[in-house]
Amino acid sequence: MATLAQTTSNATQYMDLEDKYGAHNYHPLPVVLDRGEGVYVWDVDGKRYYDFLSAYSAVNQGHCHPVITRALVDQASKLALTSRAFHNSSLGPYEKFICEFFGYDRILPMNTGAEGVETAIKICRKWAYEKKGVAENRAKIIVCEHNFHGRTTTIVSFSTDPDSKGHFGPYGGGFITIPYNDLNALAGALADPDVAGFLIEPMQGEAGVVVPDDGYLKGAFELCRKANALFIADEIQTGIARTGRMLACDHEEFKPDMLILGKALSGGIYPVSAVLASDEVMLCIKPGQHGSTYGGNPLAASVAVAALSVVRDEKLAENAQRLGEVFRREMNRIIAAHPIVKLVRGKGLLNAIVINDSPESKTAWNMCLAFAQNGLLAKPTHGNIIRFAPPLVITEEQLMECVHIIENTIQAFSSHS
Ligand code: IF1
Repeated sequence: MATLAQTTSNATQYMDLEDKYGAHNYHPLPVVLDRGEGVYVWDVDGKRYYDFLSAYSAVNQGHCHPVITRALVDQASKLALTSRAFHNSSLGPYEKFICEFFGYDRILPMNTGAEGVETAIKICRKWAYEKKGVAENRAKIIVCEHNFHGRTTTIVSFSTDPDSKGHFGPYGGGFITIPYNDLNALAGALADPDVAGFLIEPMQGEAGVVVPDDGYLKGAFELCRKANALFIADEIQTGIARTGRMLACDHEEFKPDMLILGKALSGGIYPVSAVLASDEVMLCIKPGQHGSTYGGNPLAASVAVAALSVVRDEKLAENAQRLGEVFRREMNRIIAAHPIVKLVRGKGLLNAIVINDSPESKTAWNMCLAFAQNGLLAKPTHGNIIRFAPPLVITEEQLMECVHIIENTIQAFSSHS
């Protein structure tokens, strides 16, 4: 298989260093990126690509957005980290801003997505013991099959993916797994009075961009309310305009009891995550019961305000909604002519195509190598699914250029396979 590595000169040395000195916990495409701006990234040989992964939706605002970069540089030159042992002049304004932005009483700031999920789990359990009256150590949280919420020991304990979970035991308990997109299963699980909450991705990312039926999320939210359990939305990947609304839950017009954000909360400039909730829920946590050295630091606070402002000011949700429809229409047109692609699915600019081949085949991987050769970066998931998630600042003209790259590449695959 001819890889990009063999055709480029500078890339190999960098890949060799990672191969020799890095843990082998990733299997990246053989592309070595060096620079990014908006929807584009450049490799070490100066070749330009459209980024159709956006760092798994962290870079919704586009690479190195000038407003966010400026906020980072200004704040970094002034004050970066104080710890929460003292107040800082960026945190309070950020907390007010984000609570008003999403309509919540309070925020608990963390850094990575997985930490946000861990935080939500802890708050949910505490709420169950102190408000709902669940007996000590009995609280359970319902999760879905094929979930992806991060890679900490607690989170992998309730993963159903053998790679994420295998040989990382002993596993933590207190989770009930049900099928995704199944309200009857949820109603059954909620009958257990020890259930504290339901943790869910509004669209499953890692599972291959799985969109639940219309009405499922709202229905699940209502079932949770009846059972006095917290609906916890992991919008780390789907949030911040990616699916065509500010939050994916906004499509069904309800507000989760707890909202977890990460990734694009910083526009890819810095790790920033957050849990948002009501007074009743959030005030279960008292001083000393949770925190993080970097959580809520001035740099993160300033970057997050800038990142959210860009999304609002540049109307990125509207752009994602509109161009998502264009993209799926174009993909369906291509699929009609090329049965090598089975289907396209998604919402807003979080979409995936399913290749008409087994997950064990190399077709999707090879197609991504060919996309890269043709100037577009995307990554396969589950063997035969390719996710397409460009930065939300993409224009229709750029999107159509990408459609043509995708079409020409698929065309070449169809004719020689
Ligand atoms: C990797 C997937 C995407 C997430 C949701 C929490 C986290 C993630 C819904 C944890 C992270 C990432 C991590 C990334 C691959 C990626 C991913 F394919 F694995 F599932 F985006 F689709 N909740 N998702 O999607 O956030 O701690 O990483 O900040 O390399 O593992 P994190």
